[in-house]
Amino acid sequence: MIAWTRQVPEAITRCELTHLEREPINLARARVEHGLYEAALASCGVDIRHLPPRDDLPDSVFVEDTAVVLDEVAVLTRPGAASRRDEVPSVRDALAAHRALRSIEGPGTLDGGDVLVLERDIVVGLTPRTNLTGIRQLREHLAPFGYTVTPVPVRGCLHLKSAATRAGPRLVVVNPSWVDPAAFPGWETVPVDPREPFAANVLWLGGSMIVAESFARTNGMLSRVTESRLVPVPASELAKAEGGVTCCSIVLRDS
Ligand code: CIR
Repeated sequence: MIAWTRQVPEAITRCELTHLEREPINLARARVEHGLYEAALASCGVDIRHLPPRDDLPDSVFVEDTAVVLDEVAVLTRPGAASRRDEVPSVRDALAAHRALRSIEGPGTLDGGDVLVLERDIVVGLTPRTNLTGIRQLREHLAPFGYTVTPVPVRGCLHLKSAATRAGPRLVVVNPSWVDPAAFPGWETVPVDPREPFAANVLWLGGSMIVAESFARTNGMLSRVTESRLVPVPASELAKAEGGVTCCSIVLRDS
């Protein structure tokens, strides 16, 4: 597998914020944590590739939002926050060598953080970042490859994947206050510990799963129900920017 990442930009202190109050972000610490995240991915056998740094784009480390990459095709997004749209062209250049490309066009908006791929069924959060026009375009791009695309309401958090992510071959970890677990029919769901509302964002890679180390209770629960090896990483600086462990990479199967 390959993961594209981009270094934490100097402008991170001006990042978009929706649900959190602004807190000082320590750039040096955020970069150290990001390096540990890349090392964790590498320890899972993932080949890390770097996108060109964009120190001027405050949220450019959160590369997940700029593209939805499947085995057959990649869909470049049109992020819901206008401040993030200049992040996309460099991602297009990077992915062009790996996949056929499609794009979400205005007035559609779509953030990759709203797109949860569950085999051939794709569940997409309807949020202030992702509108129905964007979701319809995604469906049109992916239907030829046999994917279904289903919108789901999300409340109380930024993206669908703040509220639910894949955590095993047939398992989804969910914060039921933010998304209805019934949105994932045919999948087993495990709830986060209610004291750890942000713990539903995990990066499942098959044999391993990257998790934020601060969610000890949920991680303990996950380790009892999954066969994957949990790889905890420190992620508290970028959490202040409303980022989690899925946001900082675009993972694709090398083909
Ligand atoms: C934003 O509001 O766009 C960034 N501050 C955080 C994006 C996090 N991305 C993600 O969850 N996929």
